[in-house]
Amino acid sequence: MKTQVAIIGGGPSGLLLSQLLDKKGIDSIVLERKTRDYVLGRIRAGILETGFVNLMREAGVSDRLDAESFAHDGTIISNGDDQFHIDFKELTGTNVVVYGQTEVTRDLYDAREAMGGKIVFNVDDVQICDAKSDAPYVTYSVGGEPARIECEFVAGCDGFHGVSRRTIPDEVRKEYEKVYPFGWLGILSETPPVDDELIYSNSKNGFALCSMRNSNLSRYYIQCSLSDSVDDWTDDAFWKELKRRIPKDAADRLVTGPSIEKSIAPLRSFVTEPMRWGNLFLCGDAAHIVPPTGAKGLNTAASDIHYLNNGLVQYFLEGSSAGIDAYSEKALARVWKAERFSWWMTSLLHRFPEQNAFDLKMQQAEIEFLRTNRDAQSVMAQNYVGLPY
Ligand code: RFL
Ligand code: PHB
Repeated sequence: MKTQVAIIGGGPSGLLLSQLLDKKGIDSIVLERKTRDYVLGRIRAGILETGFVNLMREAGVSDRLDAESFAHDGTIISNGDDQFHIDFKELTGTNVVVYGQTEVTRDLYDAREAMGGKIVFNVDDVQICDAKSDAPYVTYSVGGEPARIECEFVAGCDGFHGVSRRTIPDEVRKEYEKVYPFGWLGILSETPPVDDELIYSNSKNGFALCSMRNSNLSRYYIQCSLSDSVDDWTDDAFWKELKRRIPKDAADRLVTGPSIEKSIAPLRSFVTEPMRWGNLFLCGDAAHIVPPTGAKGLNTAASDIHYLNNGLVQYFLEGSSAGIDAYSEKALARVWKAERFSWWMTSLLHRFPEQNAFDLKMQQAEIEFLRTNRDAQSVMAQNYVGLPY
């Protein structure tokens, strides 16, 4: 097979890129290791920046998003018995929307299907070859049969555990990493959300987050130990612990019910540089990971796709390589700011095992500054709604 852009990974990054390129008449093939149902079964991000929403509009896949997403003009920060509000709309003039990654991915799959997009599922043994040459190719197998795609560019959109990043030789690739000493235990339940807005909560028992997908679907998280497994947490134990960590008025009105999904995610900050090697470009989780506090993972993947799509469109339609040449530098400049914000929010709101009395006082002073200082709130709000592309 032959195409202009071979895309490794059929998650949101790969699908969005394929869809945007198709809109400009640029051909691509997406290779996905799993099935469509498997990809759609992963419950992940819930908050989209305006930049992401605009990209979905540009890709022609925003009908359901525009109709069904919920605008969030602010968020609640809770600290022990106190809580305060950060007003995104007032501080930045814009907001974020609640629309789950599952729905984003479903809309993208439907759009690719409707446009006759090529997606090969269940691929194994993907290898990216001759990425430094003008004629890269990708080999893989499907159902035991070997296959090969010749292309001009490869987009590595295959997530943190994919092959794309590892294709870049060790001596070229520089990795930066911080692993946090806790995870997030998350549940999804068919219950009304406890509040109209998200509640990010720092409590003496650890972090908690109250989030949602719609008026009868709630998503809650609690900070947990890395040694915990999902089986250690019955639904009752989860609800009990959540109630201990959120403001009393919220705990009193919390509607509980059986979980329909329960999972643990470890927390990590990670960046690889550069994001381009020859004609291979890394996008999204393949290049960087943030801890989920701040909801930046999917949104940062989207800004990568924006830069790469623009660069490829410039190359194929205008014959200029300026955009693809600037890709790594431009994407990384925004990535590092999202890394900083996610690290800051994680540090602000979690309890760390090694935290001593002084560290706790510093954390409390920082939260108090945020509670009382409009400039500090403005900085937080600008980062939360998303820095400009
Ligand atoms: P994805 O979504 O991981 O998709 C990559 C796709 O590539 C496929 N793949 C391969 N395909 C072919 N060949 C190979 N060798 C392959 N190896 C892998 C995979 O099957 C998959 O379909 O990366 P992408 O598209 O860059 O999207 C990024 C987002 O998914 C990610 O940033 C966010 O979901 C991060 N994230 C969260 N972000 C938030 O903003 N809020 C959250 O609440 C939130 N929760 C999460 C998360 C990420 C998690 N991970 C990665 C384990 C919870 C979890 C558990
Ligand atoms: C979610 O709804 O899954 C969610 C929302 C905000 C975050 C992380 C996850 O910061």
